[in-house]
Amino acid sequence: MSNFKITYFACRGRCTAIKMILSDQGMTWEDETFSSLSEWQTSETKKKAAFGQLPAFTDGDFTMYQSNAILRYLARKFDLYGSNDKDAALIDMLNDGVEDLRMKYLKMIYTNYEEGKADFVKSLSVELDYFEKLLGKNQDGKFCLVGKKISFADYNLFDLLNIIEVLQPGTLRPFALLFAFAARIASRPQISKFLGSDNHRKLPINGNGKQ
Ligand code: 6SG
Repeated sequence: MSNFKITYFACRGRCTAIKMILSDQGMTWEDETFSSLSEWQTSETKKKAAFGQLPAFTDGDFTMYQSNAILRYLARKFDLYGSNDKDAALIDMLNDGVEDLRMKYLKMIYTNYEEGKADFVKSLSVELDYFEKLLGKNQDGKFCLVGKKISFADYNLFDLLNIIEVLQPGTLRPFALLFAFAARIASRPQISKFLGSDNHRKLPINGNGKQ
């Protein structure tokens, strides 16, 4: 029995990669969900939160915040952070690249969906090509982003690719290596099980219903 808990809103948001890592490790977790913004805004949880935000991640008596820091915590715990300092640095670099693109996506989704979606989708031919080339540098792009072991950046990129494919189906097609990478991760037994689970399927991608 694990003592993990994820506290978040009723959407997938920034928690999918966290949940995929836990699932792939055969771990379970408890979800604590704030379903309404007013419930959250007046809660003790918000008062206690390091930056007044979610997600929060709890491991026993330890609670932490910031989704990318949570990914790194799990990466250290489950050996998903490369095999040496240079690999770890490259994994950090790739994950920061995922975060930059995720922030552009979120800004569009939450503040400029109707007017901004087309330009964002257009920008993806350049944005995704960076990842295609970086992936191609490691073992001809046939395995994972860095080294010979899957890392937290792989799960985080996989999540971003999935939400991009929902935003604009077919976007990944021209990127042969990314397309095959996404299929490879999706076919890992525990990932495939998680993606088919109610925990994932029943939640909207974003908190405002846009996708
Ligand atoms: C919202 O933003 O994304 N937490 C949210 N909101 C409630 O009271 N750096 C941390 C992390 O990685 C970010 C946490 C995150 O963990 S998640 C929270 O707690 C509160 O603040 C859903 C999400 N929303 C994106 C968003 C819309 C408006 C503010 C944040 C993107 C950034 C700025 C504009 C669009 Fe935006």
